[in-house]
Amino acid sequence: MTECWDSSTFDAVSRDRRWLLPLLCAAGAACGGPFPQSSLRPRSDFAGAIDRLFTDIFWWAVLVFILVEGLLLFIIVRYRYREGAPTPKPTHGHTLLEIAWTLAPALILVFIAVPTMRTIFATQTDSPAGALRVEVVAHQWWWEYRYPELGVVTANELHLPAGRTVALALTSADVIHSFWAPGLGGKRDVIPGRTNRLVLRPDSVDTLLGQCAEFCGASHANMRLRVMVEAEPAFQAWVGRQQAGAASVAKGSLAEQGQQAFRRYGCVGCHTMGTMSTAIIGPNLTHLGSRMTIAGGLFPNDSVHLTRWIADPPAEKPGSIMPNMHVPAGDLAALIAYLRTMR
Ligand code: HEC
Ligand SMILES: [Cu+2]
Repeated sequence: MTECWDSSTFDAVSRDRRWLLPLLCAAGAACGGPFPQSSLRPRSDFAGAIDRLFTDIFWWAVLVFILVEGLLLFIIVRYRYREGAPTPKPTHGHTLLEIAWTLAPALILVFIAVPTMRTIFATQTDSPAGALRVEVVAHQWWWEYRYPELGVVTANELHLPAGRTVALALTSADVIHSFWAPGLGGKRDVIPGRTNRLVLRPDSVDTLLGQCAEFCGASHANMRLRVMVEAEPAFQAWVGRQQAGAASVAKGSLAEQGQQAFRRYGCVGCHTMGTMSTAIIGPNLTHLGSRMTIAGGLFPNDSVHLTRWIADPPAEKPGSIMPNMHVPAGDLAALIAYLRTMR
């Protein structure tokens, strides 16, 4: 907190006001950002609509606050106790007043409810023509994204093109989760056996952070997500890389030993890897190297963290569905070499 002001600010503040500085700095620290998960920084039409709703409702609340507090202050002053003054006459059953204070809040609620409903319905429609369709499948504790028209499946990092409408169809493979990337807009519950929808148009190139917003078990807090909103050409380039087959491994390399270990240790039973396996218990690893993070956005995707992860997943992430497979160091190094070639 000492870096919060320099000596010139300190000198500029008169002596008797200096006690205010720590308070101001505490407020600044509490409110000074950066806020990667702020819903007050809308980055899509949906988030913008919610932001406008929020602002409108805020001003209605300000109006109510001023009216109520104003009346209260007026009455406190006007009818305060005065020596010798007569007690004010109480009013009972004033019809006009009763009607007025019933109607006014009802009207305000209508002003709030109509635009709210409109926003809710506008963003839950079926996919509009031309929208990019993405299926979001929540798992304990990671996110799977499928682009059915593009034949792309990835995890935790959702790539979207800026300026194009996307239609997310959200469902869960296990328990109830909630998809929330505040920059994109409000939360949407993700429920097994049901498909919820979210239609929105990201409007600026940015990387947005988000996370599961419905308690879903031990690693709920470790179920994070990223949304990479890219310009159309960058998005297309990403799609192209994802559509390519798995990278090939050189004969006799460490990576090739890793590929064999991948089969031997039964990793193929849970992970899709190119054409070698099609399991969907865990994330698709065909293009693992193209992701910035692993394990639900928890760790950076580098050799150190990959090694720690595969050596003992539940130690890295409480409750992890991927078990500790007790891979000895030699095989572990081979596996990492293999995974690092899967870009
Ligand atoms: C019982 C199923 C299962 C087996 C077997 C399994 N995994 Fe996993 N794996 C998972 C699940 C589930 C996750 C996601 C964990 C999470 O993020 O909470 C995961 C995550 C990963 C990740 C991180 C991927 C990402 O994008 O977040 C890597 C890498 C990985 N596993 C490699 C392996 C390797 C290598 C083996 C074999 C030694 C293996 N897994 C065996 C289920 C399994
Ligand atoms: Cu959760």
